[in-house]
Amino acid sequence: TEKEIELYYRTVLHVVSTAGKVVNEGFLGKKRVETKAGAADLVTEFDQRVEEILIKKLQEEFPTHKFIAEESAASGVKTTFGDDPTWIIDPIDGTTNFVHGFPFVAISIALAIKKQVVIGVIFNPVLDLLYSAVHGKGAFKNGRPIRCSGQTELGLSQVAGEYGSSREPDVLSAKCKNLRVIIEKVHSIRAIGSAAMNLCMVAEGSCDAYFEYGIHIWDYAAGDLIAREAGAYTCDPSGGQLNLLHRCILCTASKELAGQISPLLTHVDFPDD
Ligand code: LIP
Repeated sequence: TEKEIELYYRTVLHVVSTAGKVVNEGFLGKKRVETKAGAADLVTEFDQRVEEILIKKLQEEFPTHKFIAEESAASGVKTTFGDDPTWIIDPIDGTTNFVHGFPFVAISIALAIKKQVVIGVIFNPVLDLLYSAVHGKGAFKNGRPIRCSGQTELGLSQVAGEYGSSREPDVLSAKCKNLRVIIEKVHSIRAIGSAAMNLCMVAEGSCDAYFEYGIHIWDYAAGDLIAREAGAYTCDPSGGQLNLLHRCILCTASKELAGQISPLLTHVDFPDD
């Protein structure tokens, strides 16, 4: 019910603000950096600590709810996305930025009920930016409503795209080719290193589009809702319906723009989450 969603929303806002303090502590201090799937896929003790805090606090409040979270998945917990209320958590989206002191890092949390995301919260505690949305209620940045640019012309667009952490030659070639083919047609390309922050950039109108292959459900579940609530359009980069388990997204300030970008892309397949 609406009352329950309000309670979930208030609770998660409180929980991210607490966890944000731990992110900030780690951002400024020394941290232990380890690798996961490859030499450029990084994790720190702060990713794990922040995730533990988030899950613990949400579990205390909502003991029947389920969780999908990046570091739990990395340690072998299988991703099961069912109908139960499920919190989808990336404790630090932009871990490479976090390691290098580049301030685009964010806690990303979505709540899905019956597989539909109803709450999205993205908090960058370093820059003190809180993006949030509840389904049907609009998107907000630090409490103020935001709207996407509405841009319909690719030639007038600023587009965000990423290289990601895979160093697999075929994957890298396709990603470089995609950015190469887009740059030719647009004002500029930006790569700020966080899927969640990229989606917020489209939501607030500072980028007109964002696409990426190889990301995970916790990277884009919250940002997808925030962007849509800000008037943006999201889909599978191949043009079909967005699938949160499908490891990719195209998010644009208008449906027209998606129609111009999608045919230009070389599609890269990753195994579903
Ligand atoms: C990151 C994504 C980013 C992508 C990186 C990485 P993480 O998430 O947000 O868009 O390019 O490879 O997946 O691992 O920092 O949570």
